[in-house]
Amino acid sequence: MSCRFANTLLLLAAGLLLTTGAYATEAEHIRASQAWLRVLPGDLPAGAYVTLENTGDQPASLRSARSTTYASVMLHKSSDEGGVSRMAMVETLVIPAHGKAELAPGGYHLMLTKAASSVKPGDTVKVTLGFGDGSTLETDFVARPANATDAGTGHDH
Ligand SMILES: [Cu+2]
Repeated sequence: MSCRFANTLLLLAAGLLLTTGAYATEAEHIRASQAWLRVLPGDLPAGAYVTLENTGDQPASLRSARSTTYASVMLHKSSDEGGVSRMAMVETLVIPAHGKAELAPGGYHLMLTKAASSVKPGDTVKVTLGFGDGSTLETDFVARPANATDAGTGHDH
């Protein structure tokens, strides 16, 4: 009887391990790098950029972002149509399985507005990225000056 009980426990434990493996969250598979934001004077919105790499076997999707430093964070996409720069709201940015998605100037970006305190170049801003399954990833974005065009680490080109 007790032997059977132990077997049941073992099976249960094995089942739990399998379940955990199959249902790891999207955020657990995402690696964020080159995270930075561009600080503009006054109350102008700051654009934030990051490279998201998905190490998982399933696609992941960036759905939301929030920050304690900025009251509002939106996912946007810039495009250039006949020399006119436009910006549109984006609901979802898919990060393909074993692929990556780049938020970069001129394309996808996070738009941060309503700063709670003034952000200066060199500061670190924490942004929590939210994914399709509800999982989240907290990422440090380094603030860079208005004329910056990348994260400033200089070795990734
Ligand atoms: Cu924008």
